[in-house]
Amino acid sequence: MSSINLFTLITLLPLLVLASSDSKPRWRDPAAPPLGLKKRAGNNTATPLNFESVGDTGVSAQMVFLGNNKKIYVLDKTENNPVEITGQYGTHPAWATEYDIESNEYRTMDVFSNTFCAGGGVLGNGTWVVFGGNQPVTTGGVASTDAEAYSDTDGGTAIRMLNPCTDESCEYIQGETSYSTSADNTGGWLQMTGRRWYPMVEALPDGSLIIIGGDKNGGYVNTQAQDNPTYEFFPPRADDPQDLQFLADTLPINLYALTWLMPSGKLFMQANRKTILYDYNQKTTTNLPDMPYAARVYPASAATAMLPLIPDNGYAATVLFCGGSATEQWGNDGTAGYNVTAVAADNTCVRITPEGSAKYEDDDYMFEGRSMGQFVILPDGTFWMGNGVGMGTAGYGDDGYSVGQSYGQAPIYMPAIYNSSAPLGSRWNRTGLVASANERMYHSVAILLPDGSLFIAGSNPNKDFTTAQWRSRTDSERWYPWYYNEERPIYEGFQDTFSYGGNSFNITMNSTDEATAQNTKMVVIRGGFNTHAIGFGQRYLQLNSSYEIDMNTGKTTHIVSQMPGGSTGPNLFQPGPAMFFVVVNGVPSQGEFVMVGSGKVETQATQTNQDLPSSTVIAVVQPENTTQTNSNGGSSSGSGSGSSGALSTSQINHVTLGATIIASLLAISTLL
Ligand SMILES: *[C@@H]1O[C@H](CO)[C@@H](O)[C@H](O)[C@H]1NC(C)=O
Ligand SMILES: *[C@@H]1O[C@H](CO)[C@@H](O)[C@H](O)[C@H]1NC(C)=O
Ligand SMILES: *[C@@H]1O[C@H](CO)[C@@H](O)[C@H](O)[C@H]1NC(C)=O
Ligand SMILES: *[C@@H]1O[C@H](CO)[C@@H](O)[C@H](O)[C@H]1NC(C)=O
Ligand SMILES: *[C@@H]1O[C@H](CO)[C@@H](O)[C@H](O)[C@H]1NC(C)=O
Ligand SMILES: *[C@@H]1O[C@H](CO)[C@@H](O)[C@H](O)[C@H]1NC(C)=O
Ligand SMILES: *[C@@H]1O[C@H](CO)[C@@H](O)[C@H](O)[C@H]1NC(C)=O
Ligand SMILES: *[C@@H]1O[C@H](CO)[C@@H](O)[C@H](O)[C@H]1NC(C)=O
Ligand SMILES: *[C@@H]1O[C@H](CO)[C@@H](O)[C@H](O)[C@H]1NC(C)=O
Ligand SMILES: [Cu+2]
Repeated sequence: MSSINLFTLITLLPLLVLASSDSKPRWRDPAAPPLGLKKRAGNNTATPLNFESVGDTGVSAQMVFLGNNKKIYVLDKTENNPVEITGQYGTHPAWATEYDIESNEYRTMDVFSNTFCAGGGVLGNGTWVVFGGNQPVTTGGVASTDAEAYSDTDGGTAIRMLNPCTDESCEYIQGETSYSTSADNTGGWLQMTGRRWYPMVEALPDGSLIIIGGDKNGGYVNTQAQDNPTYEFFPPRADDPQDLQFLADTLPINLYALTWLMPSGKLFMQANRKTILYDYNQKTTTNLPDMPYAARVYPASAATAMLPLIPDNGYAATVLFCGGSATEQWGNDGTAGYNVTAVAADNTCVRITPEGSAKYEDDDYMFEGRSMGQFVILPDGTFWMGNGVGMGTAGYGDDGYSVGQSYGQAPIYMPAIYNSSAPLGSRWNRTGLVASANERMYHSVAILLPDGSLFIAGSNPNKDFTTAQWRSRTDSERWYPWYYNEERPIYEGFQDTFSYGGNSFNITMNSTDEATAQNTKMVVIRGGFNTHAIGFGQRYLQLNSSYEIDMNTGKTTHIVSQMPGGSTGPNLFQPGPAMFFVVVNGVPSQGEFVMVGSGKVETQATQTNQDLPSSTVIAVVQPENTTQTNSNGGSSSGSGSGSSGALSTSQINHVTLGATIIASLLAISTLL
C-alpha cells in the first residue's frame, strides 16, 4: 500500500464503498426468466429434497439415456408392456419409448430385437448404440424361437443405433434378422461377433466403444459354458473379438464387468473380487488388490461411480464402490440356489485411485446396506444415492424364496447424498431428505436432467410384465436437489464445442464478489447410459479456470480452459455429447448440451492448454479516465505523481474487496 498516496485513497474509497454496498452477487438478471425452473416437470410442485411423481414411461424403464435437452430414451426388455406398437414385425407390446421432459408424455419406438439386459453408450459423433440382449421370448419371459407372442427377434448379437432428435422423427437404426455374422463381419455390421447378454460398454479416447464380456443366454450369474470371455469394438476392428482372461478368471460373477477408462488410456476393471488394469492396445494385464468386504458387480450390484475429475488434484481418477453383497453363494445360471432374499445387503464404501496409490481405502459407510443403489452425479459435484434394496440381490426367479419373483426385498425408499470432497466422517448426509413413495428395485434407473433435477423410473424384478408384487412400474419421478429453486446463474460466453487443449474461452457474469468468483466452477457432465445401477460412461469433469473481476464494469470474467489436452485429455473425458453447467456456490445454471472433441469417431487432435492468467481483481478507476488492465503480477501502482490526484490504475491481486477497504482505512489512519 505504501506506493499509493493519501489522495489516491481518498479518491478511491468512496468508489470502493459504493461498489461493495451491492454485495449480493449479481450473476442473475432479475428480469430474466427463472432459468432452470422453466423446464420444470409436472405441476410446478417442485420441492427441494423431495420426489414428485411425473409421467408414464409407457414401458418399464430398465435402461435410459438422455438424448438431448428434451428427450429421454427408455428401453425395456421384451415383455407384455401395457402399450403396443405396430412396427416392422407387426403389432406387439412395445419395449422402447421416447419420453419428453417437458410434457411428460411418451412416444413408442420400434425396436425389433430383445434388449433384455443390453449395454450401451454414446459414440464420439453423438450416435447412441445399444448392444446385445437375449433370445426372443414368449409369455412369461420364456425363451422361444417361435416369437409370435411378442414379435421380437434375437437380441444376443444385436446392435441398434439412435441419433436422438427433438422433433419425434428419429427411430433406431437396426440390422435385419436375416443378417448373419460372417468372419469378416461384412453384411452383418449391425451384429456383434458373438452373443452378449449383460455386456459392459465403455467409451474410448477416439470416440469408439469397447464392448466387453457378457454371457450367451441369460441366467442369474455367468458360467463357463455360457461365458463370452472376449471383447470387441464398435465400429468393428479387424481383429475382433479378442480374448480377455479376466472374464474367465472372475466367473461366476462378471456380468457387466465394471470398467472405466483411466487417464493413462488403460481400462480399470472390477468383477468378482478381482481388480485389474487392462491395456487393450498392448493386451497386457496388471493385477491390482482384491475388492474388500463385498462383491460389487452384478448381481451384488453396488452403487459405483468415478469421483469428479478436478484440476485441484491434477485430474486423478478415483472410483467409488458402495454396497453390494457380501454373500459367497452365487448359485448358477438358473437360480441363486438358496434364500438369497435373507442376506442383508452390504453397507461398506471403498474408493481406489487405480493409477495413484492403487489401494482400496475405506470411505464413509452408507446409512444402511444397499444392493442396486444408484449414484447420480449432480452438477455441484455431490452424488445422489437412491433406489435399491436392503436385502438380497439383483435378479429374479420362480423360486420358493423369491419375494414375488424378486431376489431382492426390503426396498429402500430414502435417498442420501454423498459428498466426496467433505472430510472423512461427514461425507454422507440425508438432512431434510424425504422418502419416495415408490419402490425402485431391480431394473430401475435414475439420471440427471439439464435443469439439475433427476429422473427416476422403472423397477421390475419380474420375468414378464405384472401388476403383482413387486409390480412392473411404468411411472416416473423427478427428484429435486437442494438448489432446485435457487436463483440460477446466468452467464455470457457459452460455447457448444470443446477441444482437447488450445485456447481458453471466457464466461462472463454480472458480479464483483470475489468469494463468489472463487466458488464458481465450470463443469462438463456426461450422464451416460443407465441400467442395473450402473451409469455406463457417467463422468464429471471440472474445467480449469481463473477469473478477472473488474470493478469498473461490474463483471467477473472466468477464463476457462478447454477440456484437458495433451496426451491424457481424451482418456479423462471421452469425446461425444455432454452437458455444460456453470455452478455458482453449488447452484448450477441450466445444463446445455455441448460436443466434446471433433464430433467424429477418430483419433482426437489434442494441444496443450493455454496458460491461464492468475486470478485478478481490477479496482475502480475514475470513470472519466481510461482503464488500463495490466497483466497479473504487475505491482499495483498509480501514476506516482501524487500531485495530480489522479490514479489511473490500481490493480489488486488475490485481495478481496473487503480486505482492500480495510487496508485502505488502515493506510488512511496511519497517514493521518
Ligand atoms: C397436474 O394436475 C392435474 C390436476 O390436478 C392432474 O390431472 C395432472 O395429472 C397433473 N399432472 C402431473 C404431471 O402431475
Ligand atoms: C457415427 O459413427 C457411426 C460409426 O461409424 C456411424 O454408423 C454413424 O452413422 C455416425 N453417426 C453420425 C451422426 O454421423
Ligand atoms: C427367506 O428369508 C426371508 C428373510 O429372512 C424370510 O422372510 C423368508 O420367509 C425366507 N423364505 C423362505 C422360503 O425361507
Ligand atoms: C461438500 O463438501 C465441501 C467440503 O466440505 C463443502 O464445501 C461443500 O459445501 C459440500 N457440498 C454440499 C452440497 O454440501
Ligand atoms: C446436509 O444437507 C443439508 C440440506 O441440504 C445441508 O443444509 C447441510 O449443510 C448438509 N450437511 C453437511 C454436513 O453437509
Ligand atoms: C448483466 O446486466 C446487464 C444489464 O442489466 C444485462 O443486460 C445483462 O443481460 C446481464 N448479463 C448477465 C450475464 O447476467
Ligand atoms: C478473456 O478475458 C480476459 C480478461 O479480461 C482477456 O484478457 C481476454 O482477452 C479474454 N479472451 C477472450 C477470448 O475474449
Ligand atoms: C490449471 O491452470 C494453471 C494455469 O495455467 C496451471 O498451472 C495448472 O497446471 C492447470 N491445472 C491442470 C490440472 O491442468
Ligand atoms: C488519466 O490518467 C493519466 C495517467 O495514467 C493522466 O496522465 C491523465 O491526465 C488522466 N486523465 C484524466 C482526464 O484524468
Ligand atoms: Cu437385468
